[in-house]
Formats: sequence, structure tokens, C-alpha cells
Amino acid sequence: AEMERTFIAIKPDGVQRALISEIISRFERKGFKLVAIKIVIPSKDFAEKHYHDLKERPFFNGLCDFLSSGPVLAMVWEGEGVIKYGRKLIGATDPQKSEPGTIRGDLAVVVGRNIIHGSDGPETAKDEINLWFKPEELVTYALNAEKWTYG
Ligand code: YYY
Ligand code: MG
Repeated sequence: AEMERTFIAIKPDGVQRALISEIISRFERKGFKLVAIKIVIPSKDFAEKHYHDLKERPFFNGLCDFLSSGPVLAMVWEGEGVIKYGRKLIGATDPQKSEPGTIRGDLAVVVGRNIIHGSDGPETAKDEINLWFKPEELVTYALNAEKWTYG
């Protein structure tokens, strides 16, 4: 069986606030594996594709302007339960409601600047990975710690 993968992105606010290493560190220390990473400034059109599910929402235009306003760190993380647990590490959409200990709870204040994106389920994970990455950008490899992480 293939290991589960999710799409995680540090938005322009997280990049500008120098939170890249802090955020990567949380996924890495948990035991998840980084299988793709790049820094990119998405076009407005690309941002609209990424957030297409939200196109009827009043904040859609501002959200897409924001995502395309600067560099985004796009990543794919792999591991057992990584889609659901990745969302748990990230915390609630509104940082005012995110628990302390989560990325948004510890590092963000308002919903419009909540620093990170994570796929919300298996289907969106697949779609978002395919939107942001070419197949050859995903690296399959073994980590020596795997036998200690998974037993
Ligand atoms: O998946 P997640 O990022 O936690 O929330 P979504 O409901 O998918 O919304 C995407 C994005 O839109 C959110 O991270 C911030 C922004 N947003 C907003 O600006 N105002 C809202 N009321 C809801 C979401
Ligand atoms: Mg979402």
C-alpha cells in the first residue's frame, strides 16, 4: 500500500514572518517525511485554481490576491495519517479558535493571515499535490529512522 501524502503550503505571511523553519520543524519532528518542496510565487489564476472550492465565498478574491502576493513554500509530506494529523498540527482555520500548541494557535492571530494551508481530505490532497507538483518532483526514499518511527 502507498503511504499517505498531503499538500502543505506556508503562505506569503508565514514566509515573510520567517516561520519556514519553525513550521517544517514541527512536521519533521512529528515523524512525517518531506517528499517535495519548492518556493514559488503563484499567479492570481493559479491561486483561484487552488481555492476553487471557495469561489462563492465573499473573501475569495482577497484570499487569492493574498496567496499570489508573494512567495509560498509548497510542500508534500508523507506518513501514516498525515492528512488528518497535519490539519491537527495546523489548528483551526481561525487562529482565535486554534488551540495553543498548534501552528496557527502559537504563531498567528487573524483568519486572513493564518500562515499555512493543509489539504482537508484524501481527494483534495491528491488534487492539490497534482496542481502544485509534477510527478517527478515527488521524491520516494527511505529514512533510516522509519523503523524507529513505525516499529
Ligand atoms: O482549510 P483552511 O485553510 O483551514 O480553511 P478554509 O475554510 O479552506 O479557507 C481557506 C482560507 O480562506 C483560510 O485559511 C483563510 C481564508 N478564510 C478567510 O479569510 N475568512 C474566512 N471566514 C474563512 C477562511
Ligand atoms: Mg481548506
